[in-house]
Amino acid sequence: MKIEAITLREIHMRLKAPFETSFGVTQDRRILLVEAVADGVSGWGEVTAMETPSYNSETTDTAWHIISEFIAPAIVGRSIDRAAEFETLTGHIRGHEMAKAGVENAIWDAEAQQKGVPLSKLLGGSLEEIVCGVSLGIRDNPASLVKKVEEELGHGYNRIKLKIKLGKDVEFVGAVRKSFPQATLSVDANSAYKLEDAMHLKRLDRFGLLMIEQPLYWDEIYSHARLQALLETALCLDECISNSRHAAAAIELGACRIINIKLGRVGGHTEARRVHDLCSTLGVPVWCGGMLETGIGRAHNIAMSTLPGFTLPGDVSASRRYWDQDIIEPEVEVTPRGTIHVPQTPGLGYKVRREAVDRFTVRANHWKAPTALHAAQSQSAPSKLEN
Ligand code: OSB
Ligand code: MG
Repeated sequence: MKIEAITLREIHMRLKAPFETSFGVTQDRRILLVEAVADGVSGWGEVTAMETPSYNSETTDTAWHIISEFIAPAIVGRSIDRAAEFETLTGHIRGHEMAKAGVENAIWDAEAQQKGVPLSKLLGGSLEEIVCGVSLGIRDNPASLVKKVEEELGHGYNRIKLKIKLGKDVEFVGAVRKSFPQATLSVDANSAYKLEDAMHLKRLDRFGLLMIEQPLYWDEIYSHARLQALLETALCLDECISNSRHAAAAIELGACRIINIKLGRVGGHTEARRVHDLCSTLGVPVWCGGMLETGIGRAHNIAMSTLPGFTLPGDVSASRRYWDQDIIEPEVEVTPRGTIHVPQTPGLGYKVRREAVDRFTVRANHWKAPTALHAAQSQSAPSKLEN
């Protein structure tokens, strides 16, 4: 596949409701979309960085910089046999997994379309229906959280994850557990606690949670091993797993019993599949995390979730929970039993609504490989146009 052109766009989209985590409130999203043209076929990817460096160290603007100055120039005009070889072109760029994932995943979509297969099948996935959960932001009071949980259980979602932080944890989770004794519940702290809070976190053991996600330091595994040894509830790591080597270390140390795989956090489908394969071999269940994505990122998450090790419900839910109008057609819909039917058409299996993307775009960059004739004349580097 020759990577002929890359278009990088920043779009602005407003979430239907603010989403509060231990690191802050998000509503106005600044999202980067990548369109990669390979052998005449256009594939799409989404950069899942947040606007601020509060989930991890990347932001919308660092990803713009890294893609514009380093990734696009390294790949435009180059040829690879398969999207899985993308990392041979970008391996010299350290970190910036979310920036890389946005570009790599666009090439995976293009490859699947060229081969006429759904992306899920190209990745080696087999499930045709995936099981969904929801992630609920921090609320003002336990009563309003209980009401929200009731609504989402009513929609059929199979696992409810509650965001927590100090002061908005035991009482909130207790209220939800009391109202829904049978529900599958988990919590996500996004690194809000310290190892010294272990005895406080132990108070969550009584609620029979499926897991406690990333309670401690965003960039550190070992403390989680110390904490896991003190708790009955399984820990799940999110922020501190950027690749399969981190996953191997975490599992060997006993720092978690479950891993959340996010395409952006690990740098794209190729590394995500490695984390999945390692966890499958070691018997560690995985599930697909979310980053408040548009339909493009959501479609990639759905394809990845069809791999056989994704045995726990993911944070992949309906477009309408987030957006008045998504940028794909059809939108992602969830069945009354809380599942998503995996599209069986080539590529992502959803059509990108270009008119909506254009309407939401605030800036764009374009790189195009020189044509053979032009290259012979000028030996120029890939051209770049900015508007
Ligand atoms: O930690 O899983 C997380 C959203 C933004 C940043 C981090 C996280 C989340 C979510 C939302 O939990 C998941 C979703 O519904 O997209
Ligand atoms: Mg998380």
